[in-house]
Amino acid sequence: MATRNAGKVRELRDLLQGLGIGLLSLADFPELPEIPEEGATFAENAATKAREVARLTGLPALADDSGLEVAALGGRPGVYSARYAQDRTQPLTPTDPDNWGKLLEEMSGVPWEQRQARFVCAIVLALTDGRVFTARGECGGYIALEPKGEHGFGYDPVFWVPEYGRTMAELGPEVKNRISHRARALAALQEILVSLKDEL
Ligand code: ITT
Repeated sequence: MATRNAGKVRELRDLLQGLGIGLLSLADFPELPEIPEEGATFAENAATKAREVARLTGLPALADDSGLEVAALGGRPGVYSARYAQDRTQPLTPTDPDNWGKLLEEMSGVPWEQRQARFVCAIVLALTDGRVFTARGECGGYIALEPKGEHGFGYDPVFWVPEYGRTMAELGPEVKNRISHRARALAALQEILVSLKDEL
């Protein structure tokens, strides 16, 4: 799993459980360099991460590039979701509360019917022989008026899921892993993963 995000690692492990594929994450390869994410789309960034990690480790790599698109903000923060609250004068990466705090601030005063948003996830599997497989998943909802819930990670406390009338962070892993953008992207890749299992 070509990611350093502990929340993604946890969810990907749960979602891939039962496939019988051994999983390592970048925590197992502390010496690998940071891979710059300079693409304009989630799919481009996921492909860069997956290809580069497959090349550097000599192992098949599964990368997830994901984020939140908010309609009232013209689709922002999008591919910049992880760096949304970045202060350019500071080298520090923003925390999850920094990012959703900034989002709530930007959305203050925006009425409920204009608070639509969606999580998007692109997953790319890169094999060491150069083959690449891509899948995408989305999950629609609204930006909540205030943060709620302790589960999940990232923007989950401020992402309200209409089907459940709760934030993603209130729902817990079992429900999230059924409905999330990540679950949907992996479901689309499932057949390929199963057919390639002996090569992985
Ligand atoms: P890697 O590149 O190492 O995978 P990252 O955290 O930098 O880790 P991204 O560039 O894909 O990952 O940024 C994803 C952003 O979108 C980040 O701010 C996450 O918190 C947020 N995000 C992604 N999936 C999410 C989810 O399921 N729930 C809440 N926020 C999510």
